[in-house]
Amino acid sequence: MLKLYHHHTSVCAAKTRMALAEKGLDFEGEIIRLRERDQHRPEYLARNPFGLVPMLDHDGRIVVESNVINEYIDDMFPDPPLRPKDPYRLAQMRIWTRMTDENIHAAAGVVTTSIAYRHVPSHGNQISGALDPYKQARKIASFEDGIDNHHFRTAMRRYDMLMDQIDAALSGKGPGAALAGGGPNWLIGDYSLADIAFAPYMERLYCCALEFLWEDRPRVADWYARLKARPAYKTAILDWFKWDISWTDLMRSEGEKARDQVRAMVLEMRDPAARAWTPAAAR
Ligand SMILES: N[C@@H](CCC(=O)N[C@@H](CS)C(=O)NCC(=O)O)C(=O)O
Repeated sequence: MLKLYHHHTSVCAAKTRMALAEKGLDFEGEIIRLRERDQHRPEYLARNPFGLVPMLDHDGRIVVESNVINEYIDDMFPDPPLRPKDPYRLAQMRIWTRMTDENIHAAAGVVTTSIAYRHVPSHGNQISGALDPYKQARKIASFEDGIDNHHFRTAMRRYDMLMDQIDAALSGKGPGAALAGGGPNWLIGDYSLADIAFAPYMERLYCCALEFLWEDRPRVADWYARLKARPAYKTAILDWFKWDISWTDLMRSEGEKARDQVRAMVLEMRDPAARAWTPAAAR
């Protein structure tokens, strides 16, 4: 039996639902009410010490971390495969999925909270209990100061860089040799967990009215359209928004209000001079 502890708007949970949907796997779902802090209850923490969703229970074995869960699902239910057999391509796939863990997920939290979720008091309740102190510090600054907090600039710069990295991967040349040889349709050539890992983050940017990020990058726009056209995208992401559309409505309406300012910020930071830094002692 597969049981997924998840939340309808969680990007990481969506990533795992998408892998399950690609495999055509049914699962029992339990919604963890993040704003009510179900994830911080002792009985949940006893199984997932990070206090996060998603969490998979497969016949009593607990697996956490969305990218790890997705690889586990692919191991246990190999058809259709979502990872390349070739070790080199697999390494490339993991460089992409690792990127989501390293900073793309953090950037999503900053962007969403700064633009939209800061307007919801119960989101403050969630942040107040966050177990990871780095995450909590970023979220507090985003909640308190919105798009004026310095993490927001960093997050938007990272997303703008990501668009270039994806564009280069789809061109086949890669942002560097380590990620070359992919494209033209998918990040590492064939569709894989790498593309799935980014699907919910692309959707999140779209929800926050930030699609200007790919308006001058047709390869990225086409890749996103291909992702969105997959039936699993609808099953795993879009259909779950219907649970409570107030969240997507909030992201879109607040995103539209912030869009011009955010676009100007992104364009400004494309200039290396705007990002230059000199240590105070050397100024
Ligand atoms: N690296 C983790 C991140 C999981 C994560 O941050 N989940 C969020 C939702 S997208 C969550 O559970 N947040 C609740 C909280 O921070 O209290 C993964 O990929 O599964």
